[in-house]
Amino acid sequence: MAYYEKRIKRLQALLAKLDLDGLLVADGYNMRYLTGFTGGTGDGLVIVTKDGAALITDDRYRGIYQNNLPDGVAFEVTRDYFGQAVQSLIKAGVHKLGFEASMAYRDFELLDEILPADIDFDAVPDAIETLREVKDEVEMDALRRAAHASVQAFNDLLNFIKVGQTELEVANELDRLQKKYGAEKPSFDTIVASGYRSALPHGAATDKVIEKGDLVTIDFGYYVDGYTSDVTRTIAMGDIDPKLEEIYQIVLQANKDAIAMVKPGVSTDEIDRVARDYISEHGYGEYYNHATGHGAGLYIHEGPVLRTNDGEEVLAGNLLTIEPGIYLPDLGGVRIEDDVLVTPEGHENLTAGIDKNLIKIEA
Ligand SMILES: [Mn+2]
Repeated sequence: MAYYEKRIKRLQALLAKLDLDGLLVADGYNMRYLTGFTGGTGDGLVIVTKDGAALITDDRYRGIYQNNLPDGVAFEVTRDYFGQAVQSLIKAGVHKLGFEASMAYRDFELLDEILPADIDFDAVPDAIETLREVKDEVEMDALRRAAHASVQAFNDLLNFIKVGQTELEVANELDRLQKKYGAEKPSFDTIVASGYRSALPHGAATDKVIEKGDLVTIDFGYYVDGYTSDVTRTIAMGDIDPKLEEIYQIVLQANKDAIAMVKPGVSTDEIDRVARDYISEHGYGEYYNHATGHGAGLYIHEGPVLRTNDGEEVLAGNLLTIEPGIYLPDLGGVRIEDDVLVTPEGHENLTAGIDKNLIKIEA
């Protein structure tokens, strides 16, 4: 539990820097990060003040959390989450309150109505989200296990996938295998995009039949202890168009070059540039139309984002996806994505256990 207390302390230090006496937390992922509460957005609130914190939720959660919260986190049971929060904030002497910019507008209106006039309140974008970009040991351990479940599942899937199956059949089997290896649930609908559909960067699986000569892009992420993996591999169903072979090798090199850059102190846009320049130099820049990667953790897309002209210093403890791609309309596409943990010395590729050389499934 000590890690929750450390996270709350880091947040309190940040609030002091922002000249705030308290923060009202409504986002389910952020509530979980601070207290371990897994109820989700809409099932409670967390308040953090200068020297305290509380979880406010209803009777459904009493049995789970009453005696099972981090030290210093009070447990307050009511259906009137916001009314209780305001009472507790008054009691704690809060005069400058922050709330998350992601809070629902109807909740904002309610807060505006019931907060006393002597409490100033304003949206604080990304306070907890910024803390979440740097993972602690417990989070790193969960991320490693999530990646491991995905790696094992995908390696098994290679013995299953055949020409003639539908994309959905393959997605369902991959989902089943990840659960077999200890994963809990997907963080997004598993993408299996075959043939011309592989040119769609986010082509969720359909009933399209996988055919000989198809490239198949498989992008999947599963939770273990609340932390997600996010992996993509592209495989070939037998021999493929030489153009597709060519773009595979280019994306593979871009992926490797970008991963080689990952270490503390480098800028996120430098990592993006290495992958993007390599793809552009080989004539496919206009077919690479998304960021090179993003953070992941409690949520599938977190900061920092590896995007051109949007530089942020990479820190030890960041989990970065590295996922360059090339997508040729009507022909096919390739994306190769790894989960890379930034360590004090450099990085650790959590998904290195899946071969990245072009795998051909013979029909
Ligand atoms: Mn991703």
